[in-house]
Amino acid sequence: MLSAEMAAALNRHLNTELYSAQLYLSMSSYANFLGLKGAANWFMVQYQEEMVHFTRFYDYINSQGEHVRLGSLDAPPSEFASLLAMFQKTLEHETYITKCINELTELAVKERDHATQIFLQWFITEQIEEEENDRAIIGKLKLVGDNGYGLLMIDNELGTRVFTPPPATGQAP
Ligand code: OFO
Repeated sequence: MLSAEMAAALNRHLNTELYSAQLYLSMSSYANFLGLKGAANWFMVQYQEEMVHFTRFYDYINSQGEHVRLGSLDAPPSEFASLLAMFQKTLEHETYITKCINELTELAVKERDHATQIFLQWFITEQIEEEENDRAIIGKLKLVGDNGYGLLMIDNELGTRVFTPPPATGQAP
């Protein structure tokens, strides 16, 4: 059972995960528009991962005898200055998501809501990986700068990313 405050906080974050999905869908389309098929694939996989995050919150809220409250979302940006700018925006957004997850966890600790603390643990680990991946890609993009060949090499690498559905909520990672 969730407190009213925790239910509201989880619902707010569920909507933020949906925004994350839209942001990466928009980036995927723009990368495709630039002819960067590998980056388009990378962001499409990211979109799929965000929908998993959204669904985890959806399932958890329902499992606690609550129901979700979907809100209206701001439109994500639809144009970006460069591939580097897209990944910088991605890292900035993921850093924000990490902060949100930390705040949710702090609320769960304050309320002694152990079930929600356990639920959020998966996201704490996930955010470490997300930020680390983004930093690695930003590093490579800065290294190649305007070199077209280098950019194509990175785009090819981004094209190898495959969506792997994570285990369902409640299963070991
Ligand atoms: Fe990108 O981790 Fe969810 O939002």
